[in-house]
Amino acid sequence: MSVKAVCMLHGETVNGKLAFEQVGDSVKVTGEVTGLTPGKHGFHVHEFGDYTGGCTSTGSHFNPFGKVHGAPEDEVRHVGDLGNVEAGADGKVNVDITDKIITLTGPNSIIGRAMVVHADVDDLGKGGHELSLTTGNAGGRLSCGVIGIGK
Ligand SMILES: [Cu+2]
Ligand SMILES: [Zn+2]
Repeated sequence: MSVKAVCMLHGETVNGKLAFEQVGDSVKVTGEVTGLTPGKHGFHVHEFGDYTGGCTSTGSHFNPFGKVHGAPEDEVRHVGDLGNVEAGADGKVNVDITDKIITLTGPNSIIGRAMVVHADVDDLGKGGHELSLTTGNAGGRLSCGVIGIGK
């Protein structure tokens, strides 16, 4: 039986719905985000499923192994580093990501944590900005939601 999770993204203008499914040693993330400016936007799992103060309360990138920020395909990355999603001219993203680092089971599961969509592009740790190795300098948090157990 596969493990599933869901996340509703809420923001002032940016909203979305995501589905997660553990398939073998990978997690498939699918869904839609709307209301973005065209182009790339940082897309991460943040450490806390806490919306008490809005998206700010979700903390930093989920990083149980104490690594630096990177690209999804990098050996050295935060567990939560899913890179960017890219919105079309209509401001929509059809999310279709398969990742081998995030998991829906075990102590480092992302269930109960939060997804965050950012205002700017995630430089994947390579931008040379002082924030590149912590946040990818991806700017403000436009939308977020808690990842819950799915059915
Ligand atoms: Cu983020
Ligand atoms: Zn990161």
